Amino acid sequence: MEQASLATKTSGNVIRCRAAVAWTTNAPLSIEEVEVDPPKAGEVRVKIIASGICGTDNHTIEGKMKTPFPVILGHEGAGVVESIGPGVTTVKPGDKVLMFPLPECRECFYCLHPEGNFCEKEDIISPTGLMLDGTSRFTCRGKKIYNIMGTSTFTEYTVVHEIAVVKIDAAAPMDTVCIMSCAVPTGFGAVFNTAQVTPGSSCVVFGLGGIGSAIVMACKASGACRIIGVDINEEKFPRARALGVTDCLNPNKLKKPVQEVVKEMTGVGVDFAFEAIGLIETMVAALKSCNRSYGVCVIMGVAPTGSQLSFDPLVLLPGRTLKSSVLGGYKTRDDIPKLVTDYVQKKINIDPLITHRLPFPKINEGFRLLREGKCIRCVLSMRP
Ligand code: CXF
Ligand code: ZN
Repeated sequence: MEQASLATKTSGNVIRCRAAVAWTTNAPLSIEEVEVDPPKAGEVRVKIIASGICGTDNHTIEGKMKTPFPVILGHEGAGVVESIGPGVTTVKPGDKVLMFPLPECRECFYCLHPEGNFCEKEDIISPTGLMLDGTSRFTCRGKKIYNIMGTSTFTEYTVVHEIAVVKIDAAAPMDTVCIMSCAVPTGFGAVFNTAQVTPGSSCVVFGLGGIGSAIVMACKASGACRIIGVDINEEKFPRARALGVTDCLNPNKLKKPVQEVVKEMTGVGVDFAFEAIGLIETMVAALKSCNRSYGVCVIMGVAPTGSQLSFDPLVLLPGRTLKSSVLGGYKTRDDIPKLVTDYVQKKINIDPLITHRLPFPKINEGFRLLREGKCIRCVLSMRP
């Protein structure tokens, strides 16, 4: 009832609400009052309930991912539809939804191909920070504010394209399933879809944050018998072991390159290697950690804009495969609601990935926890 009356009160009007604005790089986010315009054709305005803080948000704050500023970050959100623009048919006010940093238009070449998910309507590779019509829905202090990957969840209300939002199971706990907008599909899909980890196999995971931890859980669920976790922050090791990591390595404490240690531990190198940090150095180390004949390396960390990945092609010649995936290769609107329902029905568990919860105004504390490696995922509650 409350949501229905809210939709009538606010639909068609500008909403003034709180949002965390990143005015420049390398500065704390500022909680501001912003104006959120009503949704235009094909758009949906969502009242955000909960949002996870992802490493990619931090990369953006640190200037490693080039995107226009000032910006409202956040791309891991769950909320309730407040109002819809003309022509929207797949969601309605009051629906519980997830929104994604990768849309699924269901019309482009990649959406129509059974193997593709990198929708041509994405705003990831050359970000404009704007809606598809080239305009913004946010203003603050009279200034235009950009969005991030068409999403922006560090706000009480946002506007997203219908093609980036999906209705989910009404029984889903929003403050948990919000991480199914990024960390969970990115990690699970890298393992189940991209690498296709096999029972009895050996794996190495570089980076034991949110995505790396989801990878560890999925490797374990796939029956991997050895899962080596690599991180320079040893505080992450106990949680990683609890999720399924069998051996922990801190590259800063090793006398030789980490890939050589992985090779010694496994004889020939692992079957599957995953990079979930976003550093060139760890991407190359992950590639060299997998066995040279049929090892598969999946990178999903986002490296700084403009950086170059380079290695001797002889590394690949014996047969290694280097792959990548975004959102784990899942078609976001088609596939992710089923993951949510699997969670609701207790077929999968994602609870251990959420180690911290904070009210939205404490967002900078959440980023501090992330930078210091104290959390796996910290989820912000927009509605106390
Ligand atoms: C990001 C970066 C690539 C596009 C989707 C979102 N992945 C994880 O944060
Ligand atoms: Zn993310």
